[in-house]
This record gives sequence, structure tokens and C-alpha cells, in this order.
Amino acid sequence: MIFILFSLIILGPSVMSYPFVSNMPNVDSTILKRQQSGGSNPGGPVTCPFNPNHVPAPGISAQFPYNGAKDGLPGNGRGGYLVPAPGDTAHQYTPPGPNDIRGPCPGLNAAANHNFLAHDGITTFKELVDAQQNLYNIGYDLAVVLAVLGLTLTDGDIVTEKLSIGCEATSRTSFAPILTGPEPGLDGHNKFESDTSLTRNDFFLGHGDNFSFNGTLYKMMKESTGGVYNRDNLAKYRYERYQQSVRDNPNFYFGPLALLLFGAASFLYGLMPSGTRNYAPDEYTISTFFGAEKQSDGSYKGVPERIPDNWTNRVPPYSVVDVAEETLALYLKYPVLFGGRIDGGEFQTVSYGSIQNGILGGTGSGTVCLLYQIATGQVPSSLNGVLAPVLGIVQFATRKLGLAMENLGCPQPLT
Ligand code: HEM
Ligand SMILES: *[C@@H]1O[C@H](CO)[C@@H](O)[C@H](O)[C@H]1NC(C)=O
Ligand SMILES: *[C@@H]1O[C@H](CO)[C@@H](O)[C@H](O)[C@H]1NC(C)=O
Ligand SMILES: CC(=O)N[C@H]1CO[C@H](CO)[C@@H](O)[C@@H]1O
Repeated sequence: MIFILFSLIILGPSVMSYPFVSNMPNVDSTILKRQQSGGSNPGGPVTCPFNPNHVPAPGISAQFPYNGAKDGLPGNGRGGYLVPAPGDTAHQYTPPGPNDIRGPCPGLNAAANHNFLAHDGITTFKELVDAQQNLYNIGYDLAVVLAVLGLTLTDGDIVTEKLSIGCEATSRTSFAPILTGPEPGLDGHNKFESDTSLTRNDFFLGHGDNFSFNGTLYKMMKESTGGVYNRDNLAKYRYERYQQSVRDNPNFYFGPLALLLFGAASFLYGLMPSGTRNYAPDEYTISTFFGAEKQSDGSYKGVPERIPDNWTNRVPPYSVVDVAEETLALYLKYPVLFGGRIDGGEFQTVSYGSIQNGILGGTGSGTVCLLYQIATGQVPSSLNGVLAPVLGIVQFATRKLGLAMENLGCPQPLT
């Protein structure tokens, strides 16, 4: 907490990239109100499961090579195969036990439930990059961008390169908890985790729990889309969620990182559909990945996420350019303002990169570079209370992204 405040108030560059925050008359209480995590709050270390038996993900083998991604390096990018591979017992579905951490991302939860990530939910940069390629056939460039975002925006540890896919497990991710301060993991709010998720509560409305599956929201998504989770229907549902949050959430914040929610929405039709079902983004597929189990009374209960039976992944890799184009396409169907409000006050817009006065500018390459800008550390992160602030993260991200994104022509960060 101290570190979050510290980085927002002291670090000029971070504040400038968040004018919405810096313009607030009362920055301290604002941040405090939005960042009540940690301790025994939802997502905090007190209630976070602890599994003393950390077993790294088994990875691929000569017998079951998937697309050949290992050690955080590029695989061959060729998808269209069954996952798990027939006979590959190492990657069969294994539900999480009470000591295993799961979080807000159905894609990573499913990966951990099939041992593409360490089953206890404490994963690494390399596991994330490998799993995204081998399981989903995500392109190497996007796999690296998402893994960098996971580690930097949500306070994984850039020294150990470890990250909790859910609640705060600093004792297991940090190289030195005293130096790094708390590392909240993917549950940490308003860095990666944002308001207006598809199936997660807004932070404020959920009393701090914005990461658990919410069956009411899943049902709304199903009814709004008619169970066809394509671009048009998800664009509409995302717009409805935005309106719902504007109406109900006096502390609604839809900042630059909310862009990532559009990207995640595109995963429902871009990554989850199966070749054995003609790549249809249908109810069976989506409910299985989301762990949404329909009850006899018509409500939905959260159960562990899994890969649908007889599932084959997409054939061409899903790249950064793909996700940027889909992000923009989803946004442009129902353009909304980026910004937020405090205690029901007036809505204030943000400007950041190709988002100006709350409006996302309409070019695919602008959106690619916006993702790059977010990934290279120009957004506040709590990691930097004591470690070389911002610069360390920028260097980490730039180093990781160099190979993956150097050809995209985005302005390079100053390091
Ligand atoms: C390193 C890689 C990844 C990281 C760090 C990551 C992280 C996250 C986080 C923090 C959220 C919560 C956002 C929010 O609700 O505010 C999220 C949501 C989501 N992620 Fe991921 N993710 C990754 C990869 C994937 C993959 C590979 C898939 C799918 C195959 C996926 C699918 C989704 C979906 C569909 C949501 C939206 C859930 C909802 O709104 O209910 N993610 N992810
Ligand atoms: C789920 O979301 C609905 C709609 O926003 C909300 O009314 C309800 O309180 C949420 N349920 C839980 C358990 O948080
Ligand atoms: C699984 O998918 C394959 C490839 O499309 C198909 O040949 C097979 O019949 C399917 N099996 C089941 C059990 O659905
Ligand atoms: C603090 C709080 O409201 N926690 C609730 C959030 O939502 C989950 C279910 O999604 C409840 O089990 C928690 O009690």
C-alpha cells in the first residue's frame, strides 16, 4: 500500500501518464479507496492459499511436443492440434485443491488446471510464454506482451520472474519482500484487473472482490449474446457492462488498462473456439473455459475452468496485431469514454497515448503502440517503492519485448 502511494505521488512520469489520478483534488483518499487490498481483504495474503508443494509445470516432451515452445522461446507457431494431446497424462484436467491459487483470468486458470502452468498457481515468465503458445497457439509476440504485463502491472517479481495468478503470495514470488513490498498478483486491482469485466464484479461494487467468477454476470453475458460469443455480441455486452458500471458504481474507473478487457473479450471468439466445433464461439465451449455450470434453477455456479473435450486450438498464431485490431473493432462498435469518477462526482476523461480526452483514436498501429506503451512500464506499478523505480521495470519490459516487438515501429521508451 505504502508503495502504491509512493509511486503515484513521487514518480513524475507515472503521474503524468495518469492525469486522471493526478488531477484529483484529493489524491490520497482516492487511491486508498481504490486500493483496499492486502491484509485480510479479498485477494490479500491472509486468505491466500498456501501450497507447500510447489511443482513447476511439466512442459512439453519429445513424445508430446505441442508447438515446440519451451524455455520462454518461440515455438513453431503451428496450431490446429488436440489439447491435451491424446495420451498426454501430464496435461489432463486436474481440479485445483484447497491450497491452489486461481484468479480472475479463465485462460490462465484453465491452463493451471491442465498443468500448463504450475498447479499451485505460482507461475513464472517462461511458463506463461510457453503455455500460451503450446495450449492456445498465441503468437510469441503476444505471449511475451501478456506475460510482461502480468509481471509488471500486477506486481509479479521482475527478479525471480514469478507471479501469482490470483491472490497475494509475496513470500513465494518476491526475491526480497522487504525491498519489493507486497506483490498482489493478478487479483491486484486497477493495474491489470479493471472495472467492467465480463464476469467479474467491479472492485468497489464487489467490496474488493473483483476477481471471483460471478454467475449473475455470466448469465447476463449469455442472455445478452444469446450464447453466441462473437465480436458483435461481445461488443454490445461490453457496452452494457460499461453502462451498468457508470450507473451503479460511484467509483468507476475505466483507464487505459481497460483496453486489455477488449483484448480479453476477443479471446472468446479468437482463442477459445475449437476446430472440432468449426471454431464456433458457442455456449459449450465458453461455459467450459469459464467454469460456468448451469444449475436447475437457471443460475450459474462457478466450477474449475477446463479445456473443453476434444478441443483443437486455432491454426494461425494470434498476434499482437490481431489483438490490437480486435480491440479497436470492439471499441469502435460502441465507443465509450475512458476515465472515471470519485464518490459519484463528475466523470473525468483520461489522455494517454492514442487515447485523447477519453477517446481511443482509430488506427490499428496506434493501438499496437498503445499496448507497447502500457507494457513498457509507463503506467503506475507498486513494485518500485525501493527497487530502481520505473526504470527497472522499463528495462525489464524493453528487454523482454525487444525480440518480440522490435519490428512494429513503435516509439522506443527511454531507458
Ligand atoms: C500471461 C498471460 C495472461 C495474463 C497475465 C492474463 C491476465 C488477466 C487478468 C488480470 C484478467 C482480469 C481482467 C479484469 O477482469 O479486470 C484477465 C481476464 C481475462 N483473460 Fe487473461 N491473462 C492472460 C492470458 C489469457 C489467455 C491465454 C486467455 C484465453 C485463452 C485469457 C482470457 C481471459 C478472459 C476471457 C478474461 C476476461 C474474464 C472476464 O472478464 O470475466 N487470458 N486476464
Ligand atoms: C454479481 O453481480 C451482480 C450484478 O452486478 C451483483 O448484483 C451481485 O451482487 C454480484 N454477486 C456477488 C456474489 O458478488
Ligand atoms: C474429435 O475431433 C476429431 C477431429 O475433428 C473427430 O474426428 C472426432 O470424431 C471427435 N471425437 C469426439 C469424441 O467428439
Ligand atoms: C467481500 C465480498 O463481498 N466478498 C464476496 C465476493 O464475491 C464472492 C463470490 O463471487 C463471495 O463469496 C464473497 O463473499
